[in-house]
Amino acid sequence: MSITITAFEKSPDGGKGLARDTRVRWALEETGLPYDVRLVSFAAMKQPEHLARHPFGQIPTYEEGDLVLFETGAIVLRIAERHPGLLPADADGRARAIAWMFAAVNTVEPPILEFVTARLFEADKPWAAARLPLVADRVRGRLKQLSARLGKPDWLDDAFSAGDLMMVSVLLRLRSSGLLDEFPNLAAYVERGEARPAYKRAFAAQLAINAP
Ligand SMILES: N[C@@H](CCC(=O)N[C@@H](CS)C(=O)NCC(=O)O)C(=O)O
Repeated sequence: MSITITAFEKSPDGGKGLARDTRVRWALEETGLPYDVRLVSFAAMKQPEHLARHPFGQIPTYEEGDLVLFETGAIVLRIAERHPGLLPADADGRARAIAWMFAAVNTVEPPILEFVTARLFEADKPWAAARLPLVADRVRGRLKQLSARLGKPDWLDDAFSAGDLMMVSVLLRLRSSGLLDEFPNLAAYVERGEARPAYKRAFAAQLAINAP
């Protein structure tokens, strides 16, 4: 069954891998699945044709036969459940990996997005200087907890899983802020993710489209 995903025609990050198609590409690369990419402009994302795939007019989407999915957590889970390489074989290990996927998008990503919004998109607002330290501390709080839980091991729960793929993808957004470097084991964890050949292929594929 052929797979098609959507991605920005021109990503605002200029190919730094922060657009969320990168995590889907990474999952596809980890599992060795070929895929096609349909590039969409910001205007096209808000048109009925794309809204039929993604009710919120965003990327990425995922098409596989009659199945059309949105939300990167759901897409990566679909890939991971059907192809070896991203979820442990035992049921309890799978459940734990899925818990980490939810933690990435539901517990760790929201304060990071608040911080990024305050830092990059609201920097000119009169209240920006007062708000930024507050949201930065909220991120630090989460990173401190995650750092304590990760400890020294390479991955969150034994072997690399879709939980790590999602968590690393979420943490990557912090790199330019320097916040990640306050937690050396998390910075090293992200680097391990980026060093995976599948990540490198995914990154290169999105860069080929977005390089300035
Ligand atoms: N929770 C969604 C978020 C999707 C999302 O925010 N996509 C961004 C690109 S990374 C987007 O399409 N932004 C343009 C817009 O919202 O208009 C997911 O994980 O798939």
